[in-house]
Amino acid sequence: MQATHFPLILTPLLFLAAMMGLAEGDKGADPAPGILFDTDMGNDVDDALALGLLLEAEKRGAARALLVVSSNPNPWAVPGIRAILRYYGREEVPVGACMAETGLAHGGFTEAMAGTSGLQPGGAPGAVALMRKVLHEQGDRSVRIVPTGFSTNLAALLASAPNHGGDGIPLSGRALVEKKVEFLSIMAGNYHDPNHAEFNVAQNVPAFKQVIEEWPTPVYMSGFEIGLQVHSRWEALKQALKPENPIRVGYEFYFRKELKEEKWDRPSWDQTAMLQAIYPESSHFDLSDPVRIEVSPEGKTTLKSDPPKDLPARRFLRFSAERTAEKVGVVLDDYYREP
Ligand SMILES: [Ca+2]
Repeated sequence: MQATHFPLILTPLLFLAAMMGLAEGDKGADPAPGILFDTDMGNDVDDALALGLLLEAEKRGAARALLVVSSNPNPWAVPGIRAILRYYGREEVPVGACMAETGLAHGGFTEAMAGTSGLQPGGAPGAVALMRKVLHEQGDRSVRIVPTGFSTNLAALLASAPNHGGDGIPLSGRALVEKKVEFLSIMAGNYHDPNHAEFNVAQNVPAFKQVIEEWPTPVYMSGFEIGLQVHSRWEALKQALKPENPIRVGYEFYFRKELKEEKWDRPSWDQTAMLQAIYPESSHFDLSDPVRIEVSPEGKTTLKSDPPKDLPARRFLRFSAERTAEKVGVVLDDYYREP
């Protein structure tokens, strides 16, 4: 009797358990990680490709573009960013402007990109105010910040006081970062050559120094030497992107009018930091042990083997025999697509 009734009793229980399991699975299915992209769009075209990478990863369900802010004070940076977002169908992503007159402020190719949709400068809220608002709205330790320009906005965010500009957010910038940010994946510095004052650091040394010495979450650092080894190739981009795609418009403008180089391939500095942020577990890169970074007044970055005891780890990306620049190049090529 028991033998015949046992399954009858068990079947609804198993069914219930299965349903609960499904519901649990649904609840447990984490949303794609939210990315806050902080770019100096306009100074080099790799920022545009990094934004394309983010938007393609978003389409694949691997990331969510929460916010894009500019660390380039040029007024064409924001409309250039907006042109890419619009072309990729993500016009609703908020964009914040750099409110400090710090760092190189080229705007040639961003103006060309903005021209693809007739966008004009002006009207954007400040980067720090928007970063605070967006961080406040997100879950704890859920936001990944990807800076591929100057540390201007990050330093100002850290230094922002509770109720900054009357925003009603009771936390200081530092407390907000500690609460809401999972990690920083930053393209800045050179962790191979201590005599090189890398561009992103050198354009605002005090801000980078403050960020690397105070930022209260783990930090991945993609140094100059990493992106240098991974080239975006014009032959492949030309195949992948339509002539009217603002990323391609910007790319062509940058090489034809600004760089005036014969060969239209370019190191992928900013894309490496973005790739690490979206897929930190995918082992595209080898990671160093935790280090301390010493920043010289000119912006040279020297590695020290005594990591700060009171801060989460700072690790730099490396290539190895298994994790090569060639493999990363193949991965990136696959992300340059039409929306
Ligand atoms: Ca950049």
